[in-house]
Amino acid sequence: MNTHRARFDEIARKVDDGTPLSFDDGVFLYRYPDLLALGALANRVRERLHGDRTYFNVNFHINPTNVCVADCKFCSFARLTEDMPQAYTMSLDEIRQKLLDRKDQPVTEIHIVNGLHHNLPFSYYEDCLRVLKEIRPDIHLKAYTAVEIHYFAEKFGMTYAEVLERLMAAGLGSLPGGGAEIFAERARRKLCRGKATAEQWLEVHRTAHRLGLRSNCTMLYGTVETLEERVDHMLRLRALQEETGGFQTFIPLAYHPEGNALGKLPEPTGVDHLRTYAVARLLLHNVPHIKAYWIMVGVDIAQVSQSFGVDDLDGTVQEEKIYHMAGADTPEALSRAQLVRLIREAGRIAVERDTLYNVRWEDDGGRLPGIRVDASVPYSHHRLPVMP
Ligand code: V47
Repeated sequence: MNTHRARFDEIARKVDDGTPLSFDDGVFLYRYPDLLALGALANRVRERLHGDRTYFNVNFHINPTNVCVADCKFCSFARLTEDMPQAYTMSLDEIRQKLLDRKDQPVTEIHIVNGLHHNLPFSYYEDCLRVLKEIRPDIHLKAYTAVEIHYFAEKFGMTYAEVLERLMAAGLGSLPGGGAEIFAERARRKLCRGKATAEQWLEVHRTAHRLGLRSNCTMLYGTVETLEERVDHMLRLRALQEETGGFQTFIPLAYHPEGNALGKLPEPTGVDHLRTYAVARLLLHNVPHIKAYWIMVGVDIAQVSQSFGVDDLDGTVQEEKIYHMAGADTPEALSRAQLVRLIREAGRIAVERDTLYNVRWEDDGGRLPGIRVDASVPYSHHRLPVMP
């Protein structure tokens, strides 16, 4: 334990000096038994970067189609063909309607992700963006993962830059971080053989950053990967960030086991979530934000994670499908009031941001404009009522 402690203290000194941590440091931290010491170290970095602020936004999700040619073993959302049960593809009118239904809500972002559909034309993906921008030109469209961009490039005979430029002309604002899974070839072969490789995923983001887009990055954990492969994944993201500076947020994504071909692996535990957030905060010194996606880890862990390196809780979300089809029992939406309460009670200052982290509203402990922050609003209970 004493040699362990000495090694931990040595890493802590590196963190305080701003020296990037090594692969071995990352693996050591993942295995370090004192969870609270690890959390406190990550919290130091979090507070150095963001003080007491915890960010959230007001967003919702649209998944225009779940028809997908990829065969990702962990995925419960995709259906191989149109005629399979629960397969769907939305018309442009249906997509338009999703936004019209929310025209009185202060939504600033729509998160759009699809399956890899075998025969929709490229114009469908451009039109999905256009119809939304026609209704709300100011709304930010965070759309299409690097895996989709790679698929479009191959299918429609374009370079990554050509795909991205056409989508930008149609209203694309940034890329979400999905599809990264785990970069290690060994794990990728078992999880998602045949979809974009690690190098292709990274190259799409490199191209996006060169074109001036911001993007997020993710890591799927709790499947077949080793701790070493998680650390390797984070370091590959850090290396690209060193080159481009275009990543805004890293989002660890915890595996949900229902309704997919990978099946009943034990779900990652609360301690694993907190360790992963803390190690990510410490290894990814050059990525500004670490996000706890409450949809996946639940509101309780999301709340505690604010002391383990996390400074962002994503958003109101609404209509999430990817995790709920995989058995997530979290609510499908939180109101702004509920998010503010989660943050306040963790002793942090809630900051409503837009997608690019411009501040829209900062909690001064008073009333949220137009919305009551009511202590009787339940938040730590699964299946929350959706509030306005
Ligand atoms: O790439 C799919 C993961 C991702 C399962 O950029 C699963 O702001 C666990 O990327 N269990 C999509 N994970 C979600 C995503 C995301 C979410 C929130 C915010 C942002 C952002 C991005 O979900 C997929 C895959 O890694 N996933 N199925 C499952 N059964």
